[in-house]
Amino acid sequence: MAFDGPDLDRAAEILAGAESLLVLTGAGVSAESGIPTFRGAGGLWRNFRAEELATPEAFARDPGLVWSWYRWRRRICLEASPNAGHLAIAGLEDRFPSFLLATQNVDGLHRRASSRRMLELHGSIHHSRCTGCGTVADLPADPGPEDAPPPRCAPCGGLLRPHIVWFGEGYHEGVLETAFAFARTAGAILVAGTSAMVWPPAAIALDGQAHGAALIDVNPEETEISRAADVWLAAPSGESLPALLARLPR
Ligand code: BV8
Ligand code: ZN
Repeated sequence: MAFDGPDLDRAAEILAGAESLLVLTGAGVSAESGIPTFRGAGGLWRNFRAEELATPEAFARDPGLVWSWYRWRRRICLEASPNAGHLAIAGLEDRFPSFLLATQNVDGLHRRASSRRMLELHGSIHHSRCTGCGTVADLPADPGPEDAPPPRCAPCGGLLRPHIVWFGEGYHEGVLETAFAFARTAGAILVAGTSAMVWPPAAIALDGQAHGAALIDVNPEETEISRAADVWLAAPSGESLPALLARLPR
């Protein structure tokens, strides 16, 4: 289905009639900011795939390699800017008294686009957590040389890790519960830029739809969510989300 014309109008109608909106995003909304997605062509680093490095096993085996990958990614995130899709989502937040953005992304671009009522389901590439005392802290503004040794906790000397949810790990306390609870009361759910390959996040939108929410998916490619959606906008989020926002009554 094309993204302009009747589909866009139907999506705007759904949003205009909804009291509360949940937005769920994935790496695709940051693609137009130049950040490689997980499964797109750019998802490789030194011939490793994300799934091989974003795991506790990889970190236990070689924390230095995992830190090099995250420093490389973090530099890309810091040099990137939010795109029109991020800005449109921040614009949608202002239109809904009841709103939540649940992002799977760790790049920090939604926050830099002024999204406020949001959950980072998988944590943030800009935060570290001590494997010793559990302290969560901001990482320094400059990621530093890619191959520097893994950082250590000043107070306890423990090895720091990215404060990110890796494959095979559980979610940070209360994060999933909050997202599912909001989805079950939402009037509309707007999904953008996710392949819906990773569970449980992919289930949030489908569960919300099962509880009565109208579901819109924004993705140039077909996914399990676009197949279930009431409206599928098959176009880049940087184009379709601003067009959608522009169609909402002021
Ligand atoms: C858990 C942080 C249990 C890391 C991430 C077998 C079957 C099903 C599930 C499993 C299984 N085996 C294991 C599992 C569970 C596993 C999982 O789902 N694995 C997958 C790979 C099969 N899940 C987990 O392990 C999760 N934990 O289940 O816990 C548990 C409970 C208690 C105690 C112990 C354990 C944790 C998963 C979290 C992993 N961390 N990110 C980091 O960033 O470094 S996941 C990572 O991939 C992302 O955060 C995101 O969540 C996920 C999917 O990526 P997407 O964001 O969707 O990006 P992708 O590249 O895939 O797709 C991009 C899309 O954008 C494409 O569709 C493309 O068409 C579109 N696009 C491109 N350009 C644009 C666009 N769209 C719009 N506009 C554009 N311009
Ligand atoms: Zn510590």
